[in-house]
Amino acid sequence: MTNKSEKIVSAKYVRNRTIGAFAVFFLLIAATIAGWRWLNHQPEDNSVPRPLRAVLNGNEKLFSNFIYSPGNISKTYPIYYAAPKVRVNGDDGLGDDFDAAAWKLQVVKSPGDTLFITLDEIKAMPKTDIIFDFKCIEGWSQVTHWGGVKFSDFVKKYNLSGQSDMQYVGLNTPDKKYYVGIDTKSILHPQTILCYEMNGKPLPMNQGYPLRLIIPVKYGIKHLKRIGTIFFSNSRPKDYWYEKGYDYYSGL
Ligand SMILES: Nc1nc2c(c(=O)[nH]1)N[C@H]1C(S)=C(S)[C@@H](COP(=O)(O)O)O[C@H]1N2
Ligand SMILES: [Mo]
Repeated sequence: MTNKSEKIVSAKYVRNRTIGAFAVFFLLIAATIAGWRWLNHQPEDNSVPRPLRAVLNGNEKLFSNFIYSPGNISKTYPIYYAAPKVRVNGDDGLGDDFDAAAWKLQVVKSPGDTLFITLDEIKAMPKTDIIFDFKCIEGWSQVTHWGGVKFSDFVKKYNLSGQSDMQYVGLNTPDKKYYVGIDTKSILHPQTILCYEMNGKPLPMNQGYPLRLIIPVKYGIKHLKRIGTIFFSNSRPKDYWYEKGYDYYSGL
């Protein structure tokens, strides 16, 4: 019995095919090395080679315009899942010189028109609790319990609907040493809160007393601790980790 598709080939044919296969193999390696070199010689955009930054920005457009929905709710957990000892990560903008007694939240409505809001005024609004899996880009996550005021309720209460038509919200610590920019859609998500409690108690100093952002649709880098100022803008506000090369959107 002979296989009909079986072909008799010469030793020369086998040799030529072998040489051809190796040539392609080495060409691909050379192309990879050349491509890598090219990429690393491109000008940088916020600490990332421009072509890679373009991919991140393209992903942001895709996610914010087609995949994001206020109906996409992050998974929440029963209270007994919440860690009693919450990890502390990052203390930029949390200097000791902070005067807690004098703190007021500043909301810039327009240049020269700033609201000053006390913690008691914020606490007087309806409270929302959330227990979710807090995720840091460093690779850890922890189920934690937070309480505060929905950002969307805050916008209604302080008549910020004109401002929240703008594309971005910027937040800074009082000393301006840590700062984030967030797309307005994500900050108006029903699980985003201006947070003043952790595990049912006032926020500890190193976790952002008196007020921090909790935004479950984003990685930890965007959950700014100790909010000093909030403002609105149609261009991207500056962002601490973006400048160091991370994704601006940082969505989950
Ligand atoms: N002011 C300020 N906020 C910050 C940071 C920081 O360094 N300074 N680090 C961020 C990062 S990277 C993470 S993961 C979370 C950590 O919050 P936690 O300390 O409550 O766990 O805070 C975010 N908010
Ligand atoms: Mo983080």
